[in-house]
Amino acid sequence: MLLLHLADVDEAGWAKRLQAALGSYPVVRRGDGFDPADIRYILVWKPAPDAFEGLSNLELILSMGAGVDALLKHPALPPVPMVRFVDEDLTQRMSDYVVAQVTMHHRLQSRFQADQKARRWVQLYPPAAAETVVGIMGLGVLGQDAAERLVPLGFTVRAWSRTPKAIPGVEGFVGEEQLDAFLGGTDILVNLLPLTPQTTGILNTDTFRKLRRRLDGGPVIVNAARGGHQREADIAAALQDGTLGAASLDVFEIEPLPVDSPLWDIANCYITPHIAAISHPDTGARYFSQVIADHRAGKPLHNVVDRGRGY
Ligand code: NDP
Ligand code: OXD
Repeated sequence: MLLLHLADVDEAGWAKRLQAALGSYPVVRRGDGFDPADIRYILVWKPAPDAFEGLSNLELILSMGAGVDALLKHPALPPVPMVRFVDEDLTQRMSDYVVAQVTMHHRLQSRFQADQKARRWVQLYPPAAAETVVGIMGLGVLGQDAAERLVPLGFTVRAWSRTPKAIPGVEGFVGEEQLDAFLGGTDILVNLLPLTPQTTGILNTDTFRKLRRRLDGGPVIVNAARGGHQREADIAAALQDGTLGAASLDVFEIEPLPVDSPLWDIANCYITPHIAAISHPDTGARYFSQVIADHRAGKPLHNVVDRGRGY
């Protein structure tokens, strides 16, 4: 039996689609009458503290999110394998967001927006795409796709990961020892890292000061990963004193972003409410029903979270 424990999303819609995909295999939701001992699989998003109570025969945890940082901090997480969402549709949506933000900043949108507000006509020409270096932090499923979409657009792309990667047209940097070199040649910094103890707070003043100052207005950050990666007080200060030229933020230290956050009022801070890439229930139902079918057939699991690594 599969139990759904999905907060802040259309759980009923997910249940309907999963039931259709799984045929006669039973799908239940919180509040339905069922024996917790019958649950073999649980699909979770923002699980409550008691989410796993009584699930004595649980075999697999399915994460509706690609990111599992919050799930890994659950105080009563059962010691069974965890499979996270990896999906072409989600990846495409994330790359759409990254390409949109990078292109907007490369074309100096903040500058022309300010000029328009001031009714000022100044013909400043944006650099050629190849002159703009986009640095992607995290070269996993999402970082790799974003890199592969930016390269054909003509951008100079570099990326930073924990272990070496070879992607045609992308200059790779690895580990702590190469972080400064990576930052030092980057105009637009895109964060697609998982949130782990090593990556928490990585978007801070010290990082911003290491970025290359070639783009008109200053370097730019784009954070579509997790709010825990960023120090929002540092971002607000950096946008105001010119250390950063602009920031596109989809995620925040506290979500929803509190109404009194100074970020709301900063013209060159581009805020979206954690919508860069949703887990769509149609593709999600296909993916997770396949995971369950494979697991029941004794086939190997893919996209299993490495608890030691934290992602
Ligand atoms: P992956 O696990 O596929 O990739 C993670 C990448 O980060 C890998 O390249 C990994 O290196 C690298 N990495 C991890 N730790 C470090 C470190 N300490 N130093 C350098 N590199 C490191 O994740 P995804 O690409 O699938 O997703 C990334 C994140 O995006 C998710 O964790 C989630 O938080 C966020 N996300 C946000 C969404 C939104 O709507 N805003 C939607 C979906 C995801 P290596 O390859 O060497 O292991
Ligand atoms: C995810 C997210 O991790 O939506 O999938 O943030």
